[in-house]
Amino acid sequence: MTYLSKIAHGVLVSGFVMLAGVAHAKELNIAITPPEESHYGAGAKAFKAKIEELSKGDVTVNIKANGVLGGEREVLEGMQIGSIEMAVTSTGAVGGFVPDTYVLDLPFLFKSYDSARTILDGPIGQGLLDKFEPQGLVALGWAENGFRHITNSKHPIKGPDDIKGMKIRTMENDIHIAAFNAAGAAPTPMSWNEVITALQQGTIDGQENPMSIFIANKIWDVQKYVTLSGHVYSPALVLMSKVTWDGLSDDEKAWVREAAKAAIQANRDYVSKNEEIGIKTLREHGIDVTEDFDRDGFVQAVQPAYEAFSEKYGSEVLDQIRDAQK
Ligand code: EAX
Repeated sequence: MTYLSKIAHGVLVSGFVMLAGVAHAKELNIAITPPEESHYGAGAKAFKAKIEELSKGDVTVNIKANGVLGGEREVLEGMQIGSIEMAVTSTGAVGGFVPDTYVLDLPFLFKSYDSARTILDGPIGQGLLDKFEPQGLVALGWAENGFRHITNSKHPIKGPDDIKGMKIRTMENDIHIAAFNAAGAAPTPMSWNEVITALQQGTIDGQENPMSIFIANKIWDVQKYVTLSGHVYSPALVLMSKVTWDGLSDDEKAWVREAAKAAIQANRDYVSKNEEIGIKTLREHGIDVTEDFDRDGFVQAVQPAYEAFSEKYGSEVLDQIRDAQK
C-alpha cells in the first residue's frame, strides 16, 4: 500500500470511527415538574453528572424543569411513545398507567421515611417496578417526594371538620381523590403546572404536597396555613421511556442504572435536608404552621378510601406493606 493510499485509508477509517462515535452520541431529556433547585432537580443533576462521567460525554443530559415538557401525566404519555426520554416524577399520575402502584398512595400507610425507603428498596418495591415495562416505561428505581401536608389560605386545619367543603387540589390520583372526598373536602384534581395560578386566583382553597415542594415553589407566596398532616408518603420514580431504553447499548444500560442509583441517593439526601429545615423555613416566611392536629380523626375519616381500594385492587401488597412495619 503506497504512503498516499495509507493516508487516504487512515482518513477513511477515522471518518467511519468518528461517524460511529457521533452515531453513538445520545442526548437524554429528564422532565421534572418542580424547579431545578429542588429534590427532583438534585436527582436529575446527580444522574447527569454520573452518566456523563461514565460515558465520557457520549451520553449527555438536559434537565427540563418547571414542567416545561408538561404535567406528570403528559410526561408519562410522552415517555410511552418515546417523545420524552426520562422523568423524575411522583406517583401522582402513575396509577393511571400502572394501577398496582395505587397501593403506595393510600393515606397513613407508611410509618416513617426509613420504613418507606426500606420497603421500596426491597422485594415489595422491586415487584412494583417490574410492573412498568409492559406499559412502555422502564422504572429505574424509587426516589422520593416526601410525606404530604395540607396547605390552605382560609384558616388553620386542626381536624377533618376544618376541611369540610374546602376546595383542596389533589394530584390526578384516584386514591387521593377518594381520601379527600371521604374526609368531606372538595378534592379538585389538576396538574401541578396549574396549581400556583389556581391558588393565586382563589379557584382552590388549598393543596397538599411535601415540604420539598413547599420550599422549591415558595408556597408561602400563595398560602397562609400549613398543617403537618403527613397524610400520605409520596414516593417518586426515576423513569425512562422503553423506546429510549431499547435503543441503548448494554454498556449504556449499565451506566443508566448506575446513574439512577446516584440520582436516588442525591434526591433522598435533599429531602432529608428539607425535612430538617422545613418547619423553620415555613415560619420564617410567615406561614402559620399547625403541628398539633387530630391525626386519629383524619385516619378515621379516610378509611373509606381503603375499603374502595381493597375492593378494586385487592389487599395482597397492602397487607405485605403493613406486615413489614409491624
Ligand atoms: O411531583 O403534583 C404534585 O403535587 C407532585 O407532588 C409534584 O408535581 C411533584
